[in-house]
Amino acid sequence: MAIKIALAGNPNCGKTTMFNALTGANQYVGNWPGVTVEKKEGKLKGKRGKGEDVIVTDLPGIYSMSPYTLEEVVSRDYVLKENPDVIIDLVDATNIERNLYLTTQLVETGVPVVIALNMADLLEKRGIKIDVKRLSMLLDCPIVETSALKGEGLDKLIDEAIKTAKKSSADLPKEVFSKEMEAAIADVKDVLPESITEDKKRWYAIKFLENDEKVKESIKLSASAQSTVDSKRQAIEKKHDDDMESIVTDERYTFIQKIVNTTVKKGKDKLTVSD
Ligand code: BGO
Repeated sequence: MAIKIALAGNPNCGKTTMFNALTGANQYVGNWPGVTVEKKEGKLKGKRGKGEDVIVTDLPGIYSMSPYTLEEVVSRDYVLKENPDVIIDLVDATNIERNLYLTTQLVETGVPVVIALNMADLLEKRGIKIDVKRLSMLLDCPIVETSALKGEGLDKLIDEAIKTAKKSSADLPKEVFSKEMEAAIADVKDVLPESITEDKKRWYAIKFLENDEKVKESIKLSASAQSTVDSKRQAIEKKHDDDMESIVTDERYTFIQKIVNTTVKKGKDKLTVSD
């Protein structure tokens, strides 16, 4: 069976350039079912993939996996329901903080993620240094530096994506939130129905805590499970005097800031922690 790779990333991270470099003329362009968002799929071209049958699906460029735009809904439905074998998450290396916000959400979906640290060719010129090994360790994801524009790093990226796709089980997503939030996620995971597979429970627990309407429509919780979710949400919202979505967003950025501080050096910045 063909290996299914989904390409995800923020707008302007170089996804179209990467998709074209990987698939060349072997592309089919259509629309995602029921919406006027363009869908592009293609077969991996040339010797990359070493004879494996690989289908690359280009997801719409998005900043978040929230349910507010068609592009976000298309992307999350694909990732959660079509079971790609691996996600290649394109991160614009020159804009890493903003791009990692989506990364923190992709790794929760239960689909293994490989990060393509794209635009790597611009780093030296911009005076940015990234400790890729450490970043990979902190995110628990393989990272390959790429330049989609120059075609650099793509062989290594595909090797890593195929290797990750063939792993028998995905690594459990990392805990990125505060202790109280992680405790609430654990409690909500415990009351989710068995129809949600273990690898996707973290994603659904967070979405139920956020009161995500689309998720609530697609999965009906029992009254007691819903009451657990509501009480956990209300306790945290009351403590922070804020709504859950904003609290979750803030905690994601706190996590990102922490890891970026120790792995990315811009200009004369010093890393706060060194190996
Ligand atoms: C223009 N390195 C560099 N340096 N640039 C890259 C890389 C890379 O690795 N990858 C992509 N780009 P899209 P989305 C442009 O179009 O693939 C560039 O939205 C220009 N155009 O060439 O479209 C790529 O699909 C005039 O740049 O991104 C493109 O994710 C002047 O990043 C841009 C300068 O890539 C976005 C750039 C008329």
